[in-house]
Amino acid sequence: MSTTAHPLDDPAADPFAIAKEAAEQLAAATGVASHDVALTLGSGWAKAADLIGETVATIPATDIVGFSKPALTGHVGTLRSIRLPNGRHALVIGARTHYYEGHGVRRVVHSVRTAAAAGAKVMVLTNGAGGIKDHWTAGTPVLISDHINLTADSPLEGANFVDLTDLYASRLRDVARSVQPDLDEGVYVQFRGPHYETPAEVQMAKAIGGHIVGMSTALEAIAAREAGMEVLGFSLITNLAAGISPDPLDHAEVLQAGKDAEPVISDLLARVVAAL
Ligand code: 8IG
Repeated sequence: MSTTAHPLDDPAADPFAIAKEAAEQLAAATGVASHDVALTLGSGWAKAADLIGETVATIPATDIVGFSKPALTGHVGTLRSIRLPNGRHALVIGARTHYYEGHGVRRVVHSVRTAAAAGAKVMVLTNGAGGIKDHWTAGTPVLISDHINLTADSPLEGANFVDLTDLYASRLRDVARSVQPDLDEGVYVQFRGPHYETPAEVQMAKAIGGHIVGMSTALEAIAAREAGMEVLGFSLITNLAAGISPDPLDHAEVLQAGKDAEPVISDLLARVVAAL
């Protein structure tokens, strides 16, 4: 079996230098010198970028240095450059590396660092997640107001004390609510996964102030803040978290809820990005 060395796996490598190189490759491959906003599409959100503007270029993420092969089919491994109606450029990242893949946090946040190096000042992070508020139904998009990072890891290396106050910028949440006033919000709890939580763990997440459970986003948000970007986070609640609903989780129903939500969240994302 042959293994391919990954540049971010070399402890001596500088992840920011690799992100800069990735941004240069991206500019060359897309013909777009700089991007203004970046969006990471989580599960359920893959179609959501279709409405935001005109696709200028679509490239396989693995053409760009530092990006990893997608672990899951259905996780689209592409990077897309989209020209927005307001003339700005959005980088759409359909290639998320999850912490549970076990490749380390540098690989998890490489796309965010590349987006920052490509010029993006706003990072929109989306995911599919479990809901703890029992009035949420499958297919509800919610704003992330804050997070609790239960991975016991950080993308920051060394004594780098980055302030995370207002990490999910209230300014951007206000923009989102200006286009959809009834958007609810909640605190996102990132677990390591890939197993889902036990009902007891969901009760713990609730007791410590969480409303949404998932396996991504928090580490990426920290890296985005470190890079000086403003962060906007959305969760698509595709299921109630374990034990919150009396009914066991039905995977087909979860997938169907995500599908049904597609037109709604596409429209939401398009209107929010236009208003940023
Ligand atoms: I979709 O209930 C989705 N992703 N941790 N828990 C966690 N991640 C999720 C869940 C969930 N649903």
